Amino acid sequence: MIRLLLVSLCCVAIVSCGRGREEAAPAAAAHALVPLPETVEWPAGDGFLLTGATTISVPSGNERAAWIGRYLSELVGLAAGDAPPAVNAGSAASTGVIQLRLASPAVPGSEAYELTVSSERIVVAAGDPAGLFYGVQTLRQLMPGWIDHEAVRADENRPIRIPAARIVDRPRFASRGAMLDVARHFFSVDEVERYIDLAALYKFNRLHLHLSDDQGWRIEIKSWPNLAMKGGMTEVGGGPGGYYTQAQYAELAAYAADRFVTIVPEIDMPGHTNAALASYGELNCDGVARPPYTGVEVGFSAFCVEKDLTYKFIDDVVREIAAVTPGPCFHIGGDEVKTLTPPQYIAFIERVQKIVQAHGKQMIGWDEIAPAALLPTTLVQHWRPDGASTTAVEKGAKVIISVASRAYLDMKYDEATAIGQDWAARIAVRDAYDWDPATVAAGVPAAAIIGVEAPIWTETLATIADVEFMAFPRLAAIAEVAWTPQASRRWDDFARRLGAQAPRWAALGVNFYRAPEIPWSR
Ligand code: TNX
Repeated sequence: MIRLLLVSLCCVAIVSCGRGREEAAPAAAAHALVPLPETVEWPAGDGFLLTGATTISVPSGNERAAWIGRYLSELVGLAAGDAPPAVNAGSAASTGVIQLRLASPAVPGSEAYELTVSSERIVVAAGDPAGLFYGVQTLRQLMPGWIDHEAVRADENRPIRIPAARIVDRPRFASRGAMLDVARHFFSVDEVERYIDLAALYKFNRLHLHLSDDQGWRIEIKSWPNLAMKGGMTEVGGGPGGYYTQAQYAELAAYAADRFVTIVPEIDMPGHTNAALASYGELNCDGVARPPYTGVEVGFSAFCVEKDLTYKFIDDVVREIAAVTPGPCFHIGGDEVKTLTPPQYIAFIERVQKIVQAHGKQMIGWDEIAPAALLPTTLVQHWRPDGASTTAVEKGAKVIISVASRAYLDMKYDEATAIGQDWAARIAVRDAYDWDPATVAAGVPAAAIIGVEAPIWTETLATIADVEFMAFPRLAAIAEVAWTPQASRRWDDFARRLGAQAPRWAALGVNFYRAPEIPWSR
């Protein structure tokens, strides 16, 4: 054992001595992979030299794989040569190549991949394009962070050395989500696309968009135009708000899908509906339109659940959004309703569930929906520390874990954080990392959990820079909670790998919080 240790210490020493200054790749032992892959080995060897002559090969006849090849070429950009690496379909050069291969990796799963780096070539192998995409994200993290700068042209750093590696990887949970509240404050298509890019770097595969709330309605509905034209025209604090046309929303969904991220649209109901109730007087029981709301209270609004028009309205909204949503899910919210009786609330949820089903989508609701009679496909999103999901789990429902005291990225880091809320907890980076979804909620065992989601609510976050400050570094912590086997996760090791994200975030211009307990790389 001791001998083995000595031998490997020597190898590390030899490898690092052998490197010239210009080849200062991260020592393999100090790699910065987040989320940590299932297995990582660092074989002896110098690794791969990425030069201006390196090419990328993709399997012929697969458009998704070809797109991933072009994506990788753009990522490398001018970092290694005077032009981005050429992408070739079909048979590849035998050396100096990055091969993307559709071939079964050593572990099963549609998101699994194998990444092998040797001095001759780099091979990413996966049974499905999604696995190739994740293998490419891992490869990206084996390259220096500065390559992610959009204006990179760093001759003095050429060639780029990528350490010899053999990685076999797959996610712990099938659903790994981020949620963005675009209702309390509105964020543009470009800003949301940037958030998607940052989430994809950490292997998230869902973006839940909270598209409506008391303070704003954010998507065009052609049969009810005032929703966007009136309900979309403000936000918390009285700013101008905004909304996505259906064409913009479809573009966003396509952008996300290219990056293996599925958009989950949420129209929150029956509560959190003031923006709709302000847009159309007839949706209120008294027929009178509510004034727009720009404060931050919750729980005061609700649809008129006894009116048939309410269900005609919901049917139109779900139909139009479902038609432009490629993903299988539709989130109906269902949280924090304080003005209806429990029987009224349950009857409403069951009726809306039928509408969602009729438009071909699988329903998701916050854990308040658990007492209703749920379809076997309906998902419950567990957010309250004492949430009601168990009732649904006992009936066979599957759960998304978003416990507010761990996964809510709008919670302050500590008492000094200038923005954010603290009703659930103050969430230091370690609190966001050091927990197990399988034990966090009593009565929700691992077998009932399909995934983890990190919501970010924006009552106090007015700009995308504010959103980034709260999300980074904690979104990366949640990524590892959702991806990496629990038994391989160690806070100290994570903190070191997290600190090594700083140069990449700096290159990408991410406004991240330099939490003092993290050893940030320069
Ligand atoms: C609770 S989480 C809410 C949101 C707020 C959030 C603020 C949930 C289902 N409801 O309406 O924005 O707290 O942290």
